Amino acid sequence: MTVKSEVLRLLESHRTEYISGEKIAESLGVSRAAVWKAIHALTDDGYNIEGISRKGYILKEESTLLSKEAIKLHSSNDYPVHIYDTLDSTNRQAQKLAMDGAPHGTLVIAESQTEGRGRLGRTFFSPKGSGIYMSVIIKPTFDMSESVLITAATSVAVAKAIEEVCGVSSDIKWVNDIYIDGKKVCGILCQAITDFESGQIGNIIVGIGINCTTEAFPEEIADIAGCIPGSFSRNQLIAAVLDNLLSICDNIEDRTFIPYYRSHSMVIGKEINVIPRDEPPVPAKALDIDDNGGLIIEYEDGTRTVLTTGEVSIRIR
Ligand code: BT5
Repeated sequence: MTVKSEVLRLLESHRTEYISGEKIAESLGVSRAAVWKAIHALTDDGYNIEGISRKGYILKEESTLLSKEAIKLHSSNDYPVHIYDTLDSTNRQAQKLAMDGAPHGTLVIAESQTEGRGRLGRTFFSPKGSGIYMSVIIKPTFDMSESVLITAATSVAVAKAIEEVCGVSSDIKWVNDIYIDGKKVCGILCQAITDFESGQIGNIIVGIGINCTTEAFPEEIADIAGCIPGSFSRNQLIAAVLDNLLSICDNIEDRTFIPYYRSHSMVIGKEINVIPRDEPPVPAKALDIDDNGGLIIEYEDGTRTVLTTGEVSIRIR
């Protein structure tokens, strides 16, 4: 770790009290001049650090830049974290890193995306500095048939993290969206990378986009998109999402997250339209979520079926 990131880590862990330059220098075993230089470099990076003589330094409340140091401070995992200013898509970058051998749990984050991806070729609006655009590399130790559970598991990981960090309860719209007050605040895109030789899924890229403080959504999504209310640290929310996701994935076969998924579902019991790809919508009723995260539905003629993740979308009527 550089002196700069050590100083940032110390400031992050002293968010509520000033810490003197002398104390920082002492605890890092470096000179006061080195601390001063690091503080200046952090300020140049955009961190809002207040320095008061005889009191010391403090990272101001509104200092919300994404940082590895802050994420690691709040996370109980210590996997590699890559933060970029701009990427085309964090899923695409995570895919590249996975092919180069990046380990399970590797986290890729961008302050903005130029080609944020949704499902079925759709896009995800990812403006700078106001959202979370993250991808996690998962090396599945579970059976391939369990892979469909990953999207449901991620929805639970995100909804729980929002509850823990932001103090807000959210609703899960089957299969990959999180809503608050009727507005979509998060979308999830899981992509499997199959190993060419073994034919097995070697990596799953779990992509998560969360609107935190976005103010101006483009016209075409202005009616459906929203943000998480209140103020909170993006770094802390990222850490909570990562920790929840990795712990659910460790025991995914147990399906212990399914009751939470069911109890936070905003579709169970609702009249919906099932929208197959390139086909007209079909009216149905959403009955329940099964133990694989599939949506049990009943068409108007009384026939029942289970929708599994993938090529189908639904809309609540
Ligand atoms: C999703 O697809 O919602 C999955 C989005 C996943 C985005 C993350 S960001 C990090 C990672 N890297 C990527 O490249 N992607 C992942 P879908 O269910 O297909 O929904 C897409 C639709 O949501 C769009 O067609 C819009 O109607 C709407 N939408 C687009 N941007 C949005 C936003 N920021 N907030 C809410 N809704 C949005």
